Amino acid sequence: MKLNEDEYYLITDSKLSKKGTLSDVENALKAGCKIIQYREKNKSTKDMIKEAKELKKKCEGKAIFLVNDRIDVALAVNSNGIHIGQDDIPFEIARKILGNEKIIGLTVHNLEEAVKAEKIGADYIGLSPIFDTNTKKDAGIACGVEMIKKVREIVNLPIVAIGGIDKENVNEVIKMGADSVVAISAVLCSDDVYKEVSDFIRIIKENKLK
Ligand code: TZP
Ligand code: MG
Repeated sequence: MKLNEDEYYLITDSKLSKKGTLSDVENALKAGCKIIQYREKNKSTKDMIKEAKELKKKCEGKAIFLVNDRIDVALAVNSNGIHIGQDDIPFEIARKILGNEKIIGLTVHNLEEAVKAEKIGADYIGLSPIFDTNTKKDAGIACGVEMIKKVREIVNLPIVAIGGIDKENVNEVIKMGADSVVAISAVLCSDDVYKEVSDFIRIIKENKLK
């Protein structure tokens, strides 16, 4: 299973969520979201496995289900893959453990890291942060939308853009060449996750056509 392009990509965040992660995922799926990443920083491993198992079941036949950082949780629930950052489990080790059938997404911040991600066999890159964000304190300095264009010109992997994206700026993110978009606070801080995800999916489609 490989990452489909042209998508809104949902990342969960139990701290920002208003109605809980399960509700957020259900609403995103209902809106047509095809990729879900379980990103949980505040629960015990046992609770994470329980929750991830439930979410994976919800995603079956509807969306790709990835786990952030935690390869143990990914293995425990047989997720479709993981998403890792530059300081997480080294990519080569993750690939060895998960094998070639699983998706491994890698966060990159610049051109050099993006080129390397392709060389080592990442399935997609999470380019971040595009804009300033309060959601991840150590996200680093905003790389700007121009970076999407630069990466697009020389890297063939799907680009998932993340960091400070909202309904106002998502059009330029897509126009610069991003395949998928994550907008955590813009979606999860809303009272209506279904509507926000639906809106993002519609705006992404509209801007891809141009
Ligand atoms: N990784 C890079 S930036 C970020 C993560 C998880 C947070 C993005 O959150 P928001 O609310 O969409 O800026
Ligand atoms: Mg990480």
